[in-house]
Amino acid sequence: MKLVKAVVQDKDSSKLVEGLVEKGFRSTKLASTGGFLKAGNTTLLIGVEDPEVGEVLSSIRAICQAREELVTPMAPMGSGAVESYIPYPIEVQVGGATVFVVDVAQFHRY
Ligand code: 2BA
Repeated sequence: MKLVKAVVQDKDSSKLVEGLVEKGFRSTKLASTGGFLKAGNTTLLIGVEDPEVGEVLSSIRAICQAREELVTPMAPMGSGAVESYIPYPIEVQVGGATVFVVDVAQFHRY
C-alpha cells in the first residue's frame, strides 16, 4: 500500500476530492500553508493499493493547474537600505501539484 501526499492549490482541491470519490478513492483534506509564499494550500492524504497509484496521479495531473502568483519580496535584512527599499511584486509559478508517494508499513481502519 502507498500513501500519496499531494500539495495542491485551494482552487483545485474540491474538484480533485470529488474526482477521486467518483473513482472510488478515499482521501483526507488538510489545510496547509506553503513555506515560501506563506499562502494557504491544501494537502491531500490518499491511501491506495500499489496498482492504483497511477490512476490517482492521472487524476491529480488532469485536475490541478499550474498558475502564476504575484509575490512581494521582503526588504533585504541587514543591508541598511530598508528605508529606500521599494518592493516590486515578482511573478512565481505555483505548480499544479507537489506529490510524494510513500510506502505504508501498516494500515488499520477500526
Ligand atoms: P510554497 O512553499 O508557498 O511555494 C510556492 C511556489 O514558490 C513554488 O511552487 C515555487 O514555484 C516557488 N518557490 C518555492 N520555494 C522557492 C525558493 N526557495 N526560491 C524560489 N522560488 C520558490 P511549487 O514548487 O509548485 O510548490 C507549491 C507548494 O508545494 C509549496 O508552496 C509548498 O507548500 C509545497 N512544496 C513544494 N515543494 C515541497 C517540498 N520539497 N517539500 C514540502 N512541500 C513542498
